[in-house]
Amino acid sequence: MTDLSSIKRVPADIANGIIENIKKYDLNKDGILSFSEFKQIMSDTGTSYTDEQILQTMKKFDIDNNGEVTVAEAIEVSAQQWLEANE
Ligand SMILES: [Ca+2]
Ligand SMILES: [Ca+2]
Repeated sequence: MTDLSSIKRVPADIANGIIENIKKYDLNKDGILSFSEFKQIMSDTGTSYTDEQILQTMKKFDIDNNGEVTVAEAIEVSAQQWLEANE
């Protein structure tokens, strides 16, 4: 079972921002962030990444390690990162 509790500990306005952002990156709205969608997200940061770096990042977001990153997983990991930076 994937633990999706971190987002509940993030203040509501921040949480909404995270959720909005992640949903925006699910370009085809299938609930999964694919490699090409990740590539898009990461190139939007203005830095260029190799495919290997993108795969490494995807692994960090793949909480249950099943090889795909769901929108829920991406929201959870973003929430964890926010909590780590702000607690
Ligand atoms: Ca998608
Ligand atoms: Ca997964």
